[in-house]
Amino acid sequence: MKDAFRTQLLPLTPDGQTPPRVLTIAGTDSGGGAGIQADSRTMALCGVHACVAVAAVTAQNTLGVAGIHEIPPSFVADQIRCVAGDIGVQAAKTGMLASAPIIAAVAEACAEVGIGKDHATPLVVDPVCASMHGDPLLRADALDTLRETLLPLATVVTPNLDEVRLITGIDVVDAASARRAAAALCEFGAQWAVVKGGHQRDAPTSTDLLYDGATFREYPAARIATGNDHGGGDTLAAALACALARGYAVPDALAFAKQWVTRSLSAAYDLGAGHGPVSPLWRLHLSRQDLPE
Ligand code: PXL
Repeated sequence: MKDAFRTQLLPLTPDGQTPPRVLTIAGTDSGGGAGIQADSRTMALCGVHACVAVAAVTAQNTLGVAGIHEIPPSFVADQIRCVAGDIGVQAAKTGMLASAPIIAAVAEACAEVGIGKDHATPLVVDPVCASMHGDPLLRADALDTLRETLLPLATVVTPNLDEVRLITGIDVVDAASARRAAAALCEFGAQWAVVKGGHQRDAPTSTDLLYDGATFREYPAARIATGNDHGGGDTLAAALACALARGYAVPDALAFAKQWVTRSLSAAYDLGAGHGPVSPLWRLHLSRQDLPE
């Protein structure tokens, strides 16, 4: 059991030494389940220092999103420049970016500070479009800007099946359409595309498909039966960014992230009256069990 869990962990930095830094550029969730809260939680428990650039503030709970306050695009960019100008990061990820002007400002600032596909620092783009309740988290007129400015900067893009449909127009119903969608995402400029299978709820396993324009790789995992899967996509993308910050190649980073989110789905808990969050807090219990005997 312990060995199986050990493969789900990244190396830790010795006490007192500076760990890798990862920047999340995303929206907040007042309920603490998804967005920047999910990202920071996974990043801390993966042993990296989380820096944050807030793109939008949401008023939400486990039942849905009641309101969104967008941060001015230039101030989102200021946060990115500020972090890069002093702290420096080894990977970054984007989540909820809310609007076309915010996406454009994020793409410009990232390229300027060396974050993105053709730059020194890898960028995971999680193209968040809606909450699990269907509340829009990205304005409908922002898809062109996403395709034109952010996908070409993506080291890895990690859409779920609804996001795949919005971005590529392809309805993923089987392995062939998943491959076509992954190819379309790479044609938009992403270096690697992950088509996540988690939303194909009738499938017995949750299989993610990874493509780099040349080779398809599959990442199957047991489907965890839980209604508490709020923040699952954010958790996968955050864990992926942490592994990239540790220097993992993308296929190994995704293998790690897939295990991390599967384990976090198994540890999800009830919260409020709606959907509870996936929980990387299992990592704390593991540390205790994992002490030398
Ligand atoms: O899980 C996607 C997501 C990302 N970011 C924020 C969210 C959600 C889902 O609700 O609220 C802020």
